[in-house]
Amino acid sequence: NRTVITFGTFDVFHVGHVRVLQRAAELGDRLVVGVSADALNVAKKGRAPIFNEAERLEIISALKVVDEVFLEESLELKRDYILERGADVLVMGDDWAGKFDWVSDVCEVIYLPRTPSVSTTGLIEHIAGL
Ligand code: C2G
Repeated sequence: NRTVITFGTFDVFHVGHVRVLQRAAELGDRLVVGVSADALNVAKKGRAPIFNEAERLEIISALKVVDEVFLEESLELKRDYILERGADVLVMGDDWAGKFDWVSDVCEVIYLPRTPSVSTTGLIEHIAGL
């Protein structure tokens, strides 16, 4: 029984998000998703997400490929989250390539290619310009 864990903000949920979650789920038997807290986004990106953490948790937990969700409060806690959830593999999109290799002592780390031409920032800019 192989548990896969992944992390993300998943703000303004789009096809790039669903594809990375589907591909992550295929790498194991059970998919756990850490959804970034609003405060983590403010610290990381300098702005609050469009959808708040309760809404984003609700969206991710409704997906059939997702077995469990929790709130990711800090990037530095990644190893603790992996150990607490018993994850065997960490999956991230390749915009994070190399960034989480420091947890490879506790689990396998896999970076998947991102879906081209779609991003939350691009969607926000598109909508703002309509
Ligand atoms: N993603 C993708 N293709 C896109 C856009 C996003 O595969 N076109 C993937 C990202 O690579 C990531 C996941 O979707 O694996 C979530 O992306 P974001 O919401 O942008 O996540 P981020 O804010 O980078 O948070 O601990 C890590 C952070 O919480 C990751």
